[in-house]
Amino acid sequence: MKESQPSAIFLKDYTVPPFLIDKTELTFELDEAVTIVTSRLHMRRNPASGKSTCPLVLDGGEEVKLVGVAMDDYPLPPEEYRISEDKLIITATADEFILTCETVIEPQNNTRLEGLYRSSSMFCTQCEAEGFRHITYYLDRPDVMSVFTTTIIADEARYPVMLSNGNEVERGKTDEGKTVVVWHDPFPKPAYLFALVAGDLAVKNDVFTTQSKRDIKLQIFTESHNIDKVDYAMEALKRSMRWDEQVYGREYDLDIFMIVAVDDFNMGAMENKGLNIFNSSCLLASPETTTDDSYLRVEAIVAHEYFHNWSGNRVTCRDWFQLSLKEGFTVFRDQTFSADMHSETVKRVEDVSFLKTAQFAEDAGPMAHPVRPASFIEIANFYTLTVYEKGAEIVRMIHTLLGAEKFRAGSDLYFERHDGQAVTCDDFLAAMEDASGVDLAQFKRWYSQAGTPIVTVTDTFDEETGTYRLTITQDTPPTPAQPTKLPLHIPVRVGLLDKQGQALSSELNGTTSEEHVLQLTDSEQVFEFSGLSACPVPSLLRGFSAPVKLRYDYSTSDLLLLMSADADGFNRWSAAQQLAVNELSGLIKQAIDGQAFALDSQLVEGFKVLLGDSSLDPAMVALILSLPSQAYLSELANPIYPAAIKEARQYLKTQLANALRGDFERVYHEHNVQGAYQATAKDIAHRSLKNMALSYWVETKEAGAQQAVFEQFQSSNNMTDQFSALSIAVTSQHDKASEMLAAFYDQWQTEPLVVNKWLMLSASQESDHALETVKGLMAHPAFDLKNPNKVRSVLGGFGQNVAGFHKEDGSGYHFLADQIILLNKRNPQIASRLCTPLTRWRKLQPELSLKMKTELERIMSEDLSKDVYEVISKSLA
Ligand code: 0A1
Ligand code: ZN
Repeated sequence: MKESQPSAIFLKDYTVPPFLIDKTELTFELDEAVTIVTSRLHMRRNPASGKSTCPLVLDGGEEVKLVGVAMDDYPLPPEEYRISEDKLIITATADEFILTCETVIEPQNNTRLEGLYRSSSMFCTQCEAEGFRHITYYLDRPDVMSVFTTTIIADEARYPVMLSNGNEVERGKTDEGKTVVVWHDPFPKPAYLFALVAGDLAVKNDVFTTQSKRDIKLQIFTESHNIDKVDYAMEALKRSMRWDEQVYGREYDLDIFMIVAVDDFNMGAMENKGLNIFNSSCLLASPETTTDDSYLRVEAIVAHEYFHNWSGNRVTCRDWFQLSLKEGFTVFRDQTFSADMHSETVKRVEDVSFLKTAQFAEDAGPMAHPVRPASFIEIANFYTLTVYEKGAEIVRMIHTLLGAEKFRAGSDLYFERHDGQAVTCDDFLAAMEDASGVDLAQFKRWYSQAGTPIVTVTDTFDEETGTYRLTITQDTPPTPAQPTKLPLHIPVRVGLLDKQGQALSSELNGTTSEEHVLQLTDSEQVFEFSGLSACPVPSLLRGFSAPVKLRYDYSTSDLLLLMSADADGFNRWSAAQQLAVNELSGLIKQAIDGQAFALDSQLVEGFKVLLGDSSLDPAMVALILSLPSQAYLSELANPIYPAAIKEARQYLKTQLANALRGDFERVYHEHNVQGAYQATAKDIAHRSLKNMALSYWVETKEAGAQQAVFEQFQSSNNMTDQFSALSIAVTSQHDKASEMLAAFYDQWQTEPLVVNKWLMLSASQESDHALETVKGLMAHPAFDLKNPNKVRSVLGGFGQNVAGFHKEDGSGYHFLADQIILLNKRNPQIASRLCTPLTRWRKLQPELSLKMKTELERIMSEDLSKDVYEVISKSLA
């Protein structure tokens, strides 16, 4: 352990920057040995800060070597500046001056992948959130916005492509014959949006004509062997550009928009102005190597990064506490885009299912924080599901409360009012309020209060008056540093059904409709619906109108009714999930108590109807058939018995498979898509139902099903079907599973993204010797500890491996802790993310909980990076 531990910084301590940087001129002399960075910063004191004498403090990193510093071109003598804890402090400055710094860095030794680093044979950058300070000394904070001019000098033979933000304005040669390229970005931006790429890259060109008839040059760069896999991303980009014009009135501003794919990247992608940089796993796609899920992910992330050009770049964050200002809004935008491109209900089910599994778990754990955190030790730890996904739910609720038209007016006002500024979540809300006249004062608590509210509903029906009363309470459990909570403003979308499943019209507060949005603002409220002749079945929280845990005592028959007849597609899925959760909870209890499983599943009839109804969207049928995941059931459980959950799921799946064997076999054959692969909603839907049916059918252990899995694996023309067959073989412990895994690696060993899928699946294969398998994978030539995708594949896969990760002797936890310690200094961001499964230790069954805690303590005794320190110390607190 270190002598002094890292300390937190607080939102309440925010002050405006004492200095501004109007212009930033950067020169990079790129070289494999050392890279020289020269900066000329046109600075002045910030009149808004009211400080006329304070020293100038610039952010840096320990690996940045300062060669020289000059003020208005006069070298500064050593007594006028000093370096202290990564900061460059200049004692006295004029009110306006040009600061020149020459620094040296070694991108080839940068394993953190923050700042300037090398990936394969190229140079690339990642500056969000605080990566720029690893390149040179700077005021590395988002409210310092500057106009950047970037000069890149490199050997043309090795780096024919040299890119930065904005437009290329000059190209020439140095006396030594190196190539010089100058880029200028006219839009002021914070340093976190800076980017630079240099390499021997292939390019795909295209053009997009904007609504005002400007031609934008579009370019996607990859290493040459991947350039045949960017067509889908390019089309997705053009769809995103058109959609942002049509739905938000936002047109692209520069004349050129570039995307570069890199193999080594900590996150999914980055929205650098005019030069997005992508993890290649989020950009490249081809039918043979990419699954449907990945296709949809590519489309969503291309859209997300593009949408940031307005929600993030033109209007950015004042400080990192406001991160959800850009991320919550942009996730909401990309979710709506994907819904418009495919199916709204399917997209909503997928997003909510993810939120309820992963974000709810975060909200219930030691790292729980508000969407706008009040403090942090390391900001990289706050790129969380809470900031992104719950943040998007907040924006969605605003959309629900205002209605589409007023929401658009609010968005227009926000962009107009704050264009070119770095602002706060309050500014966003104020624009929404001002444009709509809707009071969001109480609603604002969603930004500052952590935890998932529990909304409990009870009902009564008065036969005489035909009045149906819903009593709704809300309660948010305590979270770290927030022991008590205030009531939130929660929109609850509700419909009522009769016992035959017909939608009922009712009157609420003078409005008659088949659907109402209840405004829950108190800790307890009663809502009265009149004009009903019999007690209805309520369809509550339609479309998941708020990110809450809903409690209502539905009978099995009510759930079956909603599942088959509700007008809201989302709630049909939700009812099926609830039914399955109810049955699984009983089974889990039987497993914990050591009883033999006994269940007569009520899902059989409901599933049979679904499987026989060809009028339904096959994608929705597949979603309804998918049993609640191990992770979701773990989120619901307290304490969590991982093995009991696994056995219960397996039992229910087998029971359903045996009861409906003929249906699954028939549906499997009916949905076999013929012809060339297409990533369309329709074809994706058929493939998803087909593969869902196969996953059940194979559980019957019938020879025909086993054969179907093997044949599909061997003869598919696309990765979705091939990989589904392989996954089904692995999870169902198919006789040929190991043979198929080996064959798959042989077939795809030259395609790293496919190899990653193989690593993940291999690591998740349940067995008593899972840990040995995982150790073998990490020693395999296909593995590379420096590549975040590979680390995530193996350790992420292992984390889902109940038998391996949760082994009673604690060896799985010990192994993960070893990897965290190994990566702690090399790549703190990745190391910190690997800690997530260990943060759940308090909820685990007692014996396992103790074993996990021991590993957390072992990690804690190391000399930790800020990133890992924050997660581990908060988990043990
Ligand atoms: N802003 C990017 C993702 C991103 C987030 C954090 C990073 O480092 C801590 C890097 C990139 C996005 O939302 O796509
Ligand atoms: Zn984003």
